[in-house]
Amino acid sequence: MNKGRIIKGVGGIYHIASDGSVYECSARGKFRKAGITPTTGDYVGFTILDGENKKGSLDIIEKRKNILIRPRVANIDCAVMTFAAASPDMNRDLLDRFLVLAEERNIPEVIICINKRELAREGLYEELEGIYGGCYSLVFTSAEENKGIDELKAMLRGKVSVFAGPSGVGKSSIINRIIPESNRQTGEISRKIERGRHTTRQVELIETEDNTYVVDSPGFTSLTLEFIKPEELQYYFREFKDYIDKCRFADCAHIHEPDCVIKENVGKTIPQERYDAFVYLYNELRSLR
Ligand SMILES: Nc1nc2c(ncn2[C@@H]2O[C@H](COP(=O)(O)OP(=O)(O)OP(=O)(O)O)[C@@H](O)[C@H]2O)c(=O)[nH]1
Ligand SMILES: [Mg+2]
Ligand SMILES: [Zn+2]
Repeated sequence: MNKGRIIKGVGGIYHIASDGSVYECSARGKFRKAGITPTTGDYVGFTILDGENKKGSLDIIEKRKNILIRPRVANIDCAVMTFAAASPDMNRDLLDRFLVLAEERNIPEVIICINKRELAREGLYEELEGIYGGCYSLVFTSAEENKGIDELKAMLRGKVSVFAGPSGVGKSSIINRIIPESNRQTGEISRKIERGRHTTRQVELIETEDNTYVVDSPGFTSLTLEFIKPEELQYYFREFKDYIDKCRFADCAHIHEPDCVIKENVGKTIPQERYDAFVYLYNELRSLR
């Protein structure tokens, strides 16, 4: 049995990278019967059936450490939450939602990437560092001017990273800077082409250097978190980590209760904006129940 990793799936054929080669493998019927879908990013065991033409069969899928559904990709090391400094203006609510999702999905590392930095208003970096810098890495890039790209590249080394964020912020443009050969479609044309075919769009691990992959994804404009229970939301705010279970009431919601250690630290170690985002999302989740 050979070991490898699925880098993409096309019409039931899985491309498996192993020892510097890529094998095209079909999946065994047992996966379909068990309701298991081989997924880009999966670590697999496979048998080589035709070494010359690099064909084989996919036999085993190893346990996943995490999985994202949109784009569908497994075993992600890092999510790069990409926004533009302007055009489109930054949507902090969407960022806060995505940060919750990343925690809920068990994605170990999150980078907040602010692209189009040459368009940033005065003071934007400092503001964002103040809100998010305590728990997240931030990087400011310009795909247009090729700035900050090397710094981002260094942060991605040795990992599988998924670029996510609204449409038009420059995700594909950044990936083109990181690896010019990838030649991603960018701009309005790409969005017009993509719009009609979201379902067939394939998710692909793009190798940028040895042992380093990135995944591009189509932009999104909203993110509902209705599958999260209101009382679980607190675990998905990294800023709260040191204080959870230390409030007077074991079931403290951190909203109106007295002697709430979270509230006591707002404006100190917990930025006011992050606490406000928590309250807003908490109330939203409550109203959905
Ligand atoms: N001013 C400026 N424009 C940029 C920059 N990076 C990308 N753009 C432009 O922004 C537009 C959108 O870029 P894309 O890379 O297609 O954006 P995307 O995030 O991949 O968008 P979707 O694929 O729709 O989700 C294009 O016209 C790019 O040329 C930048 O750093 N500065
Ligand atoms: Mg794109
Ligand atoms: Zn509390």
